[in-house]
Amino acid sequence: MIVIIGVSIFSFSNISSIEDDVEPKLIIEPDVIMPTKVSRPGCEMEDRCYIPSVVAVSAGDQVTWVNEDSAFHSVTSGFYDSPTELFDSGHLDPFESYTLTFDESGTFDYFCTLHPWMQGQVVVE
Ligand SMILES: [Cu+2]
Repeated sequence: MIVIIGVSIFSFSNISSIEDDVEPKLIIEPDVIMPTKVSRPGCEMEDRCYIPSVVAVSAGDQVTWVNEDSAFHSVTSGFYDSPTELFDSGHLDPFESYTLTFDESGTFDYFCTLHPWMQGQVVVE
């Protein structure tokens, strides 16, 4: 009886440690990243504030952004001087992700509320 209890506890802790190792890689599959150092101007010269700066998807598809920088960033619809209020991630912490489903076709510009030079676009076909 004691042996059986011991075995079942051991195998349970084994399974949960495997899930902990695998889980983060399965959840975050970014379509667009915010790379390091984009909190200072310059990335817009090479169109690399969001990578890729233009992403094309089909209607109904999801787009996931991941902030890979050490600073806060956002994914906010429109332009810095004219937000469209269609979507807004709020401030994303380092390595936080944001996922949106685009149901309607069109071209959706977005920017970062903290860094006006950061500009990207989602094209839904
Ligand atoms: Cu930013």
